[in-house]
Amino acid sequence: MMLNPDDVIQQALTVSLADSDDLRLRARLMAGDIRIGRSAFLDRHAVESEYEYKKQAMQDGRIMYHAHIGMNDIDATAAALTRIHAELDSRQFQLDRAGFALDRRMGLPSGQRAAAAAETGPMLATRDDWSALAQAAPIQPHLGDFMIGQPASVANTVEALRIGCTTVGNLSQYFTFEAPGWHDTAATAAETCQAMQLLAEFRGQGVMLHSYLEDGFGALFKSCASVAAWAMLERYLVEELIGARLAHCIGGLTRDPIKRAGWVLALHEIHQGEQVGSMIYGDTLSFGREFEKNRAVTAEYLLWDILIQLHAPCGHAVLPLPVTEAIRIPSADEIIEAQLFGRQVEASARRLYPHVDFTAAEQFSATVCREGREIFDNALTGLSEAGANIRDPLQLLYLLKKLGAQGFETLFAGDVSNLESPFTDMFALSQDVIAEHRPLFSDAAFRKRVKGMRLLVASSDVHEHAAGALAQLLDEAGAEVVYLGAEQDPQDLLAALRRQAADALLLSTHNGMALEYARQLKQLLDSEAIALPIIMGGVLNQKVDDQALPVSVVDELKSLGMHPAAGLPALARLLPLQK
Ligand code: B12
Repeated sequence: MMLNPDDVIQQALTVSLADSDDLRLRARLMAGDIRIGRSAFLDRHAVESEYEYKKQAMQDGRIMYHAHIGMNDIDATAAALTRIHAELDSRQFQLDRAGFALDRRMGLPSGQRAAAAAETGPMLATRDDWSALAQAAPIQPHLGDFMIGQPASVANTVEALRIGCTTVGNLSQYFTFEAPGWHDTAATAAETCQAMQLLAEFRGQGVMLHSYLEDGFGALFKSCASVAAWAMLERYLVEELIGARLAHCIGGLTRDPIKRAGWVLALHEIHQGEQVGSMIYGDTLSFGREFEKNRAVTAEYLLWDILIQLHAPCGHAVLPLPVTEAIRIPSADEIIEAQLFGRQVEASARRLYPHVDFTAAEQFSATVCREGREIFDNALTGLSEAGANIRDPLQLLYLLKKLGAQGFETLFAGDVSNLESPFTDMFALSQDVIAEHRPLFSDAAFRKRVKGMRLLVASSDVHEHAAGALAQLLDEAGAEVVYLGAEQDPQDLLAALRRQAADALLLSTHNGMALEYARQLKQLLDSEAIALPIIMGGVLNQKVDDQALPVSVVDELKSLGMHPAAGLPALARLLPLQK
């Protein structure tokens, strides 16, 4: 149940935070000791920063390419970079930038990383590990996962600048991503604020702050107008209050090509024509297990991503997604195949461009910006009237995170079904999942079986749409649902089960930590003799040593006494389970 947003704001205003001006002063002093390094890419292209390179590419009408890479360890990741570069170079192509999907533990202060469950992506333990990201190949490093927005924002940002990474993120992750076992939001807000202030000190050297809107509240808002308002709020906070250059990213949760092209035009307007974007994320939502279909998905979204960059160059690199997007982290060969496929789509786009009509995309952009502006104005006025200092970036960071996406949309957007702007594709997808499974969950026999059962529903990481759908369907079926939400650590689940007994725990997990997480949870529950059926679903794989990619752990989970469920129908068959 959502807390009253006004009360949330008043409560948050009572929390004492660090002084933003003091944080800035210390960031300025820190900047004096930092020299931005030279990545192999910056040397190869003889540029001072990725910003300078992007401006040149925009002028030349060149399409830039991005790949997201996150093998299990740094050696496998560096080897993948070298291999991808060699393969593309042998065909006179190049990969302009690579985003590193680091292990989520990298967001924690270095001394606290070992205690948490291993997840997908590499850990960077030494300076050589960091340098390998920039020296393994002349591909510009993009660091936008578990960097800015996390408890170790400043230390990780310093390492990124030191290796020559000049686009560092990810502000949106601050609002939704939690570091495992860490609950000190005020400290994370101060770290995030200071890391952005540090980037502001290097604005003149082309350093940019990256923010992928759909990693944050953009994945939880119902309306595209709210996403536009949020982009305006991030620009206000970063560009006007802090003075850093903000590069927005969107697209991973946007299936509709018109919306994808429309968002590029909208970001152009939101940034008053100054936008130099980081990248446009591929449509990760439409991927399934059929690779042929996935290739067709890439062909469609990439065609429009390239067409709009030809039409309104905005500096965003495009991302041809590998066919395994819905299953696991991709291999180097899958990334190479996708990149080569992308170049063929570019050739088609350049042929088609003279014949393409962008009116629908322009209309989408005009609508979301118009309605977004109203919501943005409501937000600043509303927060100011509630007693917030809207010129204080740290207070805004803290308040907005506490308010949450639902609270923000309820307070400042009102009933979004009255808006002209469409629903986001992520919200539409979650509604489709609920509608698709409602017949099964409203079946009389099923309702009889779950009536009165107390069921705890939670997600171990940021992925909350499946858990949310599950909670709603079970609530409608007459079960007593206790919805704990996203980013629940094993300790959080133990605390919840100490507070109230339950007939079963329904756990959604996606980040390649299923087995280690389940082991930690079982150990904690056994230590307090708490026994209940645990049903797990989502992406049930695990990062293991000596393997470049996470492996399925369904059998291991069964041997641990867990009940892996492939999907919602499987759950409907499983319940009720004996304790
Ligand atoms: C949406 C999404 C996101 C969104 C999440 C938005 C949100 N707030 O929920 C964003 C962009 C924020 C995100 C972030 C990340 N993501 Co993500 N994400 C996805 C994506 C595209 C769709 C997942 C989704 O929501 N589907 C819609 C819901 C309704 O369905 P579902 O989750 O698939 O669940 C279905 C079943 O699995 C089942 N089910 C799920 N849970 C449960 C639980 C029970 C009890 C039962 C019975 C059934 C069940 O029922 C559901 C309905 O059929 C998938 C790829 C894909 N196409 O599947 C990647 C994916 C899951 N993400 C992935 C990763 C790695 C991440 C990041 C770590 C990346 C990064 N480095 O930043 C971060 C997570 C950071 C963190 N703090 O946890 C990987 C996982 C890789 C792996 N394990 O091998 C995937 C597979 C993409 C990839 N190939 O890299 N992600």
